[in-house]
Amino acid sequence: MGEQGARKAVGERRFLAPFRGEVLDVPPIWLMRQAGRYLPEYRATRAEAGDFLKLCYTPKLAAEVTLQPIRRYGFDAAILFSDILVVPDALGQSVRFAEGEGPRLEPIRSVDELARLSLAGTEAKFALVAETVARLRQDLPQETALIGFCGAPWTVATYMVQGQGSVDQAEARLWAYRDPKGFQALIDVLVAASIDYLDRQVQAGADCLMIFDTWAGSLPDDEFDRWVVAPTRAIRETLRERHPDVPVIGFPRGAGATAVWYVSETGVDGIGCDTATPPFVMSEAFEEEDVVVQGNLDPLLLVAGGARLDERVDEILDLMDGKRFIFNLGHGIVPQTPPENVAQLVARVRGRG
Ligand code: 1CP
Repeated sequence: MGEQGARKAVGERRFLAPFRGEVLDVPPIWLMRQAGRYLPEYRATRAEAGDFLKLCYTPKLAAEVTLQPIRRYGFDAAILFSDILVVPDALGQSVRFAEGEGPRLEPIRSVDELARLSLAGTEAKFALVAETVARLRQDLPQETALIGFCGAPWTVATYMVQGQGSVDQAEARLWAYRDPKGFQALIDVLVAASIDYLDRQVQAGADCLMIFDTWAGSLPDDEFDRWVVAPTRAIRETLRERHPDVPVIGFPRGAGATAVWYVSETGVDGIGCDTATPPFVMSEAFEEEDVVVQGNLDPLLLVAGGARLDERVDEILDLMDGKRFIFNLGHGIVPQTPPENVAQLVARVRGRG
């Protein structure tokens, strides 16, 4: 395909239309964690790979699991299959995914321990992820957008410092309070690595980027500004210089009404709203901002299914009617989700045409 043909095809990706200022009758739809354990074909590929990180670093297999939900449901966007913890792993902190237990990392809790990380060492692993992106751009239908992503520095740091997932992110918060200068050094490494990681994904063919800040809601005002807003702004600004046309969606989960401040201060082009975001915030609070709103169906409603699922989908569509909106969940699909409920959801959203 000639360059003009390729550009035309990009223009037809309806997922990108809201970022160009268009309001669609039927919003684009994709779902966080749309590739994953609720799909039998994912479980088969996952078993073939054996290790979770091996799945992330094997372009053929990572591309395959990215494509699986597109084949089933024809979502408007695919999201690169990888994980936010690929960045600490590539930096040299050992990361492993224990079966049924979630991630385990050798914790980093002081400036001295930052010596274990190396920005220069990320090259080989980031190149494998970029190869997955390039493969996907070849294999995806032309009309399907491809979303690249990383974890936000704050959220990635919570895992690096704690050594695993936690309910309160206590170790990272304590380090940030006791030694903000030292903690800043960790955040600075993550900002640099994230910029490089996202830049490579765009160069390999990603149409849009998303920054997952799953634990943004665990920080109060000034800390939120310093550890959530400032690093995200730094990433956003550098990427805008390098790739002015590639939109970035922020997902400051748990930020509540502060998400409006987050949008204006970081300059993100899209805002992912979590399940608890009140309807008036979704439909009105961002009106002064030049931003596309994405969200926010409860993932457990997708497990429950039935008439309540349809009702809630209609409520969200009515609420966001006439706005630049992307339909999504308020957090990732959970493993016990019946795949047929996802089909029901997609049909309900598209039935509005
Ligand atoms: O065994 C398995 O198959 C592991 C399950 C799994 C999957 C499917 C993990 C481990 N990561 C992923 C993929 C993943 N993770 C994607 C792929 C694309 C898609 O959405 O389809 C993405 C975007 C992520 C992002 C991610 N990983 C986040 C941010 C978003 C969110 O869900 O809040 C976080 C916090 C992680 C860390 C992580 N990776 C995996 C698990 C179980 C966790 C959470 C650990 C914890 O907090 O306890």
